[in-house]
Amino acid sequence: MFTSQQTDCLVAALNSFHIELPSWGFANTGTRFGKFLQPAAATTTEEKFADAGEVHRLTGVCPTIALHVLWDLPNGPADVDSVQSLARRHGLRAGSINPNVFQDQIYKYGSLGNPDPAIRQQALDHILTSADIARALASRDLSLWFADGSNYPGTQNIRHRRRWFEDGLRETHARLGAGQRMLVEYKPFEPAFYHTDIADWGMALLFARAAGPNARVLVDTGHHYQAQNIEQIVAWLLDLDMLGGFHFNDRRYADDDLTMGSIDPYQVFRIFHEIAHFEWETGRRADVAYMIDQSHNLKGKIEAMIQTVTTAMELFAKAALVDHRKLAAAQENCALVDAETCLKDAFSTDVRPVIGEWAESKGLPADAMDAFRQSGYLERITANRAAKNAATVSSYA
Ligand code: RM4
Ligand code: MN
Ligand code: MN
Repeated sequence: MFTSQQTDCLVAALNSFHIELPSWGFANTGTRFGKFLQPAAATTTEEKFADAGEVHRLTGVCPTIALHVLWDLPNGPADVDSVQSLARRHGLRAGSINPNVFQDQIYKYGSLGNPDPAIRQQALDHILTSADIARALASRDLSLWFADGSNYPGTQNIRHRRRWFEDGLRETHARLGAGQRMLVEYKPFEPAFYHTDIADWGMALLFARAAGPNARVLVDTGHHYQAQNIEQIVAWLLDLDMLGGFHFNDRRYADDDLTMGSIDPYQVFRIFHEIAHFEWETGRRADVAYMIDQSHNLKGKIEAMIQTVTTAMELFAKAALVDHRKLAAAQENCALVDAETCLKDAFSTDVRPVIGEWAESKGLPADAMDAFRQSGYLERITANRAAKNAATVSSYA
């Protein structure tokens, strides 16, 4: 069914593909109305590593785990050694390090954008410590998301906050070690409902440029308004050498954190296609971190993660099938139907059998979900964790 050239493309794409798992995707999470507790959810950092390790063992493409400092290293740098040994034990490496400057009471009116200089300093100190943690864990990316903003017109000085952010991000950049990067994530709204200090990719881009040469933009696919053309943002950032990475998830309405590709798989394909086309045209590898940022409160957490990784591999492989030479010629000649067909043909190709063969050639199960269900892992952790999870308090107010 595939030409040998297509098979080579697919294998090369799969060999190059990695996607990072979020530690928080294995723990109990919920909506603002409450948490639905799962008996198998991870209750400790160790359990998050174990679950992520299981997903990597079955899929082979998730060697790193993103960590949230406050949730996974509550004692800060003092936890580095234990995190390192957990990583070793579970066959993983520490991935992006996420400071948390949105949860503590002091951040009610913001972190780096807070009008109170003492709170801005406290936020900066936590971010700088997180940069140190990243360096100690040999983790490349410091991943920054801020909840900062305001809820009512006129209540904050938007220009002052912008400058405070620029200063804080510059100081953060100065703390990066050799080879480290900082990624600036944007989000249009929530939790702030009137203005958000880093609301879109343009603001993130300007902040990253102001911060220094190793700052890049992080695109969380759920952080856009309805109908926004995300692949265009991706193409611009690639062209400007400012695309740092992704937080993948899908959405129907806003920041829904639904399973990647569950609502609009063609959107994810188009993103991967822009990257593949850039690489074909420039002969350069796009230095982009693929990360998952999802928390499933209804689906089983490990199953949902395996489903996500499988979907990501499929869409990435489909994008590798686009005939770039043909597409470039069609674009040049404005042969619209031919150009669009290049994408459609690749998108509608069933790559699952090739992925199964590729997996087996690496000693991995052809069907990761089936292997997980056969493994008994879920039954084991359910028995071990059910009582602990039942004891968790879950309430709206
Ligand atoms: C935000 C954002 C961040 C994530 C937090 C928990 O909506 O997506 O990346 O760290 O949620
Ligand atoms: Mn995110
Ligand atoms: Mn989000």
